Amino acid sequence: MGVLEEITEAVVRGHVNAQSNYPPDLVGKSGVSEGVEEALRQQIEPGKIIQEGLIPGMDIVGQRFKNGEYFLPDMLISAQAMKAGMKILEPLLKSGEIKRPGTVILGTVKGDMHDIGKNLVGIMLEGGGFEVIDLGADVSHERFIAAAREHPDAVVGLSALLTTTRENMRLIVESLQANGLQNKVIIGGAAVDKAFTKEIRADGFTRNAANAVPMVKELLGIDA
Ligand code: B1M
Repeated sequence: MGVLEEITEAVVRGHVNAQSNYPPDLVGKSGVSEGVEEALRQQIEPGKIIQEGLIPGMDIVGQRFKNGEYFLPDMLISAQAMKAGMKILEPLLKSGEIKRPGTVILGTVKGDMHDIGKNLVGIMLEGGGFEVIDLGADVSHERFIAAAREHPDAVVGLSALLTTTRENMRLIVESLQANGLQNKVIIGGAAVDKAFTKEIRADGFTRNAANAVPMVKELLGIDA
């Protein structure tokens, strides 16, 4: 197995590094961090490590989650492993060595403090190579509009878990239009569904975090 396949496998198994005690059968063995360090030693480009090592791992995880073979904790553990790899590569990305496929402005709408699902979506999107501008929870429509103005090509991702706060999604979609901003909007969270998405004229809805990545890719016209 080459080092990139080893990285993929470590992401799928959620094995961060040799010191981590999960999964038990891999304790003491190389994880994502050591794999990424080794790949860099072998002069493999950071972009290639992400595209051919880390991301395929999260693709498999997303697929297994969809098929019901993996559950939320499995996905979170793999996402943490993925993040450990990204942390090593991040300084190289920031120096412009690789181009990210796109940007997503993410937040839970005003009045809503629920951020676990939103954070999971952010981790998955970062795992998919996207730049994520996480505005946090309880975010006003004005803050979303300001971020959208600053990043006109970004997809705006809105989360809401309360039936009372989901109305703020409508306000954000309307405000984007009123301000002449063309950003695509995806929504998610327990308070919303496809019918509501259509009603407020958002561009996409996903029931779970794993589907956010293919949805954003589709909206940006990136081959899945
Ligand atoms: Co509250 N809460 N909560 N809560 N809470 C719910 C949502 C509720 C359904 C519980 C219930 O009554 N059965 C209910 C809402 C009822 C309704 O409006 N229909 C409720 C309520 C009423 C409240 C309070 C009003 C309670 C009170 O104070 N009286 C209060 C409101 C506070 C506020 O926001 N202003 C409140 C507070 C809280 C806590 C602070 C205690 C805590 C939140 C902690 C935190 O997030 N930091 C909390 C929690 C934990 C929950 C439940 C139990 C779990 C939510 C969660 O994290 N799920 C929830 C009941 C439930 O959903 N079973 C409940 C796990 C998470 C991974 O799932 O967020 O759905 P979820 O995200 C999924 C998908 O929805 C999707 O991907 C994720 C992963 O697959 N997704 C997206 C989410 N966002 C997405 C965005 C996307 C795409 C996909 O694109 C951008």
